[in-house]
Amino acid sequence: MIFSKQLTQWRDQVNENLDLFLPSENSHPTRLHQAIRHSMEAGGKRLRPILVLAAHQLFPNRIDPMPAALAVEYIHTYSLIHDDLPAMDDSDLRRGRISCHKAFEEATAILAGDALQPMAFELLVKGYAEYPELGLDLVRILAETAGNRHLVGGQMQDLLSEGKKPEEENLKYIHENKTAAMFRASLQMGLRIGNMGNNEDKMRMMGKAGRSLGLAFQSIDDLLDITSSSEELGKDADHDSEQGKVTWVTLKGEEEARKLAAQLTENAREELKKVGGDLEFLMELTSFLLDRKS
Ligand code: GRG
Repeated sequence: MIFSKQLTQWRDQVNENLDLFLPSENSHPTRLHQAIRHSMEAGGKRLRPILVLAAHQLFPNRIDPMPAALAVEYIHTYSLIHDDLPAMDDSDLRRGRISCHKAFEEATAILAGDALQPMAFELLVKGYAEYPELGLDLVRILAETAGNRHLVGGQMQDLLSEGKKPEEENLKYIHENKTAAMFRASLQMGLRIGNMGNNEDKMRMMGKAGRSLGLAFQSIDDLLDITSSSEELGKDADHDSEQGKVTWVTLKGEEEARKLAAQLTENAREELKKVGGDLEFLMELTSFLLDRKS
């Protein structure tokens, strides 16, 4: 299937399944469920769930990767809801919509993010109940990634670094953990579900590819933050510089940030080749992400 058709098809399938699995807005407690759906249904590229589906397709089998894809999107969406809070990035716009705490209020947004985290693990436990060893591995990968050492740890370091002297090592730590860790987990979870999931060398190499791709994605994100409008991005543009945040662009300049993204994308492609399997979609995705405009 051609790349753009497959991308749209997977995005649609993810959206349909999110709608199916998320509690309805009319179910109790309605305000919480409305807030969750407000942020989830606002759109979003669904990139991380697509990485799960694409990685599963490298060595496909009959096990459904969708519960894992949704679980990853639950964690990602929680992180965006909390990231937008006044105590964090204080953003008014997310995924083209008014952010969760502005549409509801802070307490509800905190609770919506809180609820999405155990809901993600519930999806994994129930979705892979027939394959307990696999289910446990998926829970481990996602829990480690979402926890103190990666997603939350990266966010902590990001907050501590605001307004401080830019340092490359520190910036790398933040991006590796805040952004790249979720790319790595998505690709590894998809691979783990598929036919080669017990191959440690492939899992390790997939981790490297996810790291490279995630860092490239962040470098492009930093560039888009200064070159695109809020309408184009669907989130507050120029937000990082306004907050005195260090980014690849503030540290190295636009040209270097672009070069870095291209080099990291090339690294990801080489690492993916070492994983093997039916790589057509993932290879095209790496170029698509490098050239993205939003
Ligand atoms: C623990 C209180 C508490 C908060 C956690 C971990 C965290 C808050 C925030 C990190 C979230 C974040 C903004 C990470 C940066 C990665 C990034 C560029 C996210 C945007 O990803 P896209 O562009 O978003 O794929 P869409 O909306 O398309 O899904």
